[in-house]
Amino acid sequence: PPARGVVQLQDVEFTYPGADDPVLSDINLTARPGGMTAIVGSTGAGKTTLLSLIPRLFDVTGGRVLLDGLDIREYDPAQLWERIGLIPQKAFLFTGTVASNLRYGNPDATDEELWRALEIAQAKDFVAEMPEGLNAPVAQGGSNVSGGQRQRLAIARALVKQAPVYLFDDSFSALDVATDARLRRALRPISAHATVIVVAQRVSTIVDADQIIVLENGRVVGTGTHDELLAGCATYVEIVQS
Ligand code: M5T
Ligand code: MG
Repeated sequence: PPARGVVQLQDVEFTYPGADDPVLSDINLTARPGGMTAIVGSTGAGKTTLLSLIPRLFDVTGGRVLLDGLDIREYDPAQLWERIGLIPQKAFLFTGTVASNLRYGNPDATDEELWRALEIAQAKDFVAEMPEGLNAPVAQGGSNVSGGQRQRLAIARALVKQAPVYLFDDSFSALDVATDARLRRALRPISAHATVIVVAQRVSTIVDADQIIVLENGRVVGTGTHDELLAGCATYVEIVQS
């Protein structure tokens, strides 16, 4: 069957290797294509950990994660990775060129596809301004680009994969508010057919998410729309007001 991108976490528990206590417990959620799921919660709540379980950077220690109805442990790891575009909280670039960084994950992408991804990621202008364009060198650790540019290139790299599932871990925090807003608008056509899960610091940017999951100390303390959570989730109200 074709990849659709339905992600389900069922009774998920996770304890880091060597640790005593779980950092996630009783996590249940479903994220569907054609919508955006946002995850909010204070620092250390477990947001990054939760995302890392979906491409199997770590395996759950209880419960299960399903992709399109199949336990992710049943997938070939490469097949799973092909279906998930992860934009980590700390974007990283490889030493090479802009193009080699973007083609990681989809070596066959055409230049046109790269430019399209750069356009959505709000990275087209600064790449076009580099004399070498797509062939501009990326220095070790991406040290010749700014933090915000690095983040946008990492977003473009994920988009080049054309995955059915995208996981954005706080990927907009290094961007100014205007670029953040433009990027989110540009991503709308993608979330119209893909499953998009975003971890957000700025609650203002996820008020129109289809569902918002509120995490506190590794547990889900609220699930709903912005209005539903404002009316019924004290933790969410606190986050909004902070
Ligand atoms: C959740 C602990 C961390 C915290 C909890 C990544 C990582 C985290 N932890 C480890 O013990 N080992 C690790 O490798 O797990 O942490 P998180 O998932 O990083 O939380 P967050 O993403 O919600 O926080 P933040 O600051 O990114 O908003 O107890 O010590
Ligand atoms: Mg985090």
